[in-house]
Amino acid sequence: AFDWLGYHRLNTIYNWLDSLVTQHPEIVEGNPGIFIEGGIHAREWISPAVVTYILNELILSDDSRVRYMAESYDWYIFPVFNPDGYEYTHTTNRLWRKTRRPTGRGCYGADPNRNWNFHWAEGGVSRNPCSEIYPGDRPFSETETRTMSQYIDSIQTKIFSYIAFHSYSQLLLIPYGYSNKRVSNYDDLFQIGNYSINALSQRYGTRYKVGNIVDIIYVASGGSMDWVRGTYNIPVTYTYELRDKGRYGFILPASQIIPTAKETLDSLVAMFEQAAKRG
Ligand code: 0X9
Ligand code: ZN
Repeated sequence: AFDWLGYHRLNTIYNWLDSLVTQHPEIVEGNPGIFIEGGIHAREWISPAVVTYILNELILSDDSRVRYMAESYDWYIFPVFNPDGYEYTHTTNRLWRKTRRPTGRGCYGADPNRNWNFHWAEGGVSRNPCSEIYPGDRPFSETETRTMSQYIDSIQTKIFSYIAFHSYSQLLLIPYGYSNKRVSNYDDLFQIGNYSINALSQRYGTRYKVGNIVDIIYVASGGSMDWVRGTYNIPVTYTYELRDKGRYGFILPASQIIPTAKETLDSLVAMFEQAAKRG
């Protein structure tokens, strides 16, 4: 059976997703859409773990605020954006980040969060194919980003929010990553974000910071959130950097999955309540 007491292999996650479809075949459509991206970086195991937990709660929770959120929106949830990389971190190299396609130049993979076709390779990348931040030899060179971008394009009129989950650092990031240019609704996103991280802190006291990517971390062009925001002007776009702040880093103990997931769900409930209030 599936649980949140440990980190799971890809097939275990896929089998669980298939079983959800069998057990809950009812489809509700026509609400504003929220897109959830997990696991674009292979080694950030807390991301798929939190995203699957949230998916499960959206289906099964009987908390009234979670139920209201679950039923007010159409959810597009992808727990493992980088499946080959994720498996590779289980079998071979726990700290692998990128995809696994041979570059033809001795090293494998591109950074799937540098490979999207919006201000591609303008900053925060390395043209060395062995680098962790290699953006690929062209935008959407990777199957994972190309196919997801096509899928997102097909539903873009339905979604008003795109949330990406990474680790680690305990940050809630606002676009853009390619330059210090701020999005037009930055002030709204900053206020909603602060409301959201305040809700996150209530359960266990976990502290997050909110801000523009370039201001609070570094320049990083070709990210998925930049592409979604820059191409379709999706208004509510955030990237979470989940627990912790470096004590365990990417090797976050499995005992922290459920607490991390619970506080993150608290923050999402607050985020979408606040976003709805502000129209
Ligand atoms: O560098 C990244 O891709 C993310 N940090 S991580 O340590 N998880 O690799 C930050 C991504 C911020 N988003 C964009 N640049 N669009
Ligand atoms: Zn990441």
